[in-house]
Amino acid sequence: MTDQKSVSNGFVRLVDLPVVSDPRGDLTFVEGMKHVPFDIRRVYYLYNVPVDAERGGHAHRELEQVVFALSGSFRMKIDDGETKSEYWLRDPRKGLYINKLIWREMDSFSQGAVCMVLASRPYDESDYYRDYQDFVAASKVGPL
Ligand code: T46
Repeated sequence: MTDQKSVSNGFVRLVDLPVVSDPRGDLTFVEGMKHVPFDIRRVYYLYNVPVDAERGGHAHRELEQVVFALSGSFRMKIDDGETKSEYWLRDPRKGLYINKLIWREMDSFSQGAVCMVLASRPYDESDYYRDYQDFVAASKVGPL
């Protein structure tokens, strides 16, 4: 794991996955509770994303995720309610772990980019903060 960055109500950090390379190509694998710090309960992926699209724009009450660029690249803007940072994802061996109570926005998708996300929980709309001010308030006191 590299580039760890502590933030007030959680954290984000880059996660390095193993790679097995031979003349046939590269193979990367990921196991829950070993390479990512949770049991993987859901996998989803974004593709056919227009290069000028913006995704995200929310935070989660409880969900933890690791985000990968399986192909191409995109930018993730991270905000803990006090401090903002950004990460460019472009290496399928390197994911961005995002704890709960972190606002994220995604943009600058390259043509044909594929984003895969490993998630700690099933989809639940009630887990989302989609209003930024609600998120900031929650980030100061914990989930509302
Ligand atoms: C995140 C970024 C990286 C589902 O029905 N099931 C799912 O598992 C997901 C993720 C979404 N949906 C539905 C909910 C919405 O009606 O798909 C629609 C689009 O979801 P959303 O606007 O949340 O998609 P993104 O790309 O803005 O955000 C997603 C994740 O929601 C989010 O947790 O971190 O990808």
